[in-house]
Amino acid sequence: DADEFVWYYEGRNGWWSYDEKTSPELEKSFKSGQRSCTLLIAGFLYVIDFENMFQTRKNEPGRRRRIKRDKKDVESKGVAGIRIP
Ligand code: V3L
Repeated sequence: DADEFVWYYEGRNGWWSYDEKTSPELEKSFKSGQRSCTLLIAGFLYVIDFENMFQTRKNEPGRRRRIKRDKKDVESKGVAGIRIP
């Protein structure tokens, strides 16, 4: 599993992992060659743009956060807003 890839979104000075349901969905969409996908995350629709590698809330002016695809064991702040102690 050391070569397994997961997905991260930008927080303040660091990256958060997407939750364990969303990350595999992103990987599947990405591998199938989609340019973007729309997913329900924490009760809101988000557009994930694989060409420009950012996410933003659909239909609402929220923050545009960078995203990255990286190894599972790289440093992160935690998972979907839950901090790693
Ligand atoms: N998964 C979970 N929550 C998210 C996601 C996501 N992919 N995208 C946005 N939110 P916006 P620090 C983040 C949350 O982009 O201290 C973190 O998960 C987002 O939560 O305008 O800045 C932390 O919980 C924010 O609360 O749509 O690193 C929190 O920020 C809200 O949706 C603080 O993290 C609006 O974000």
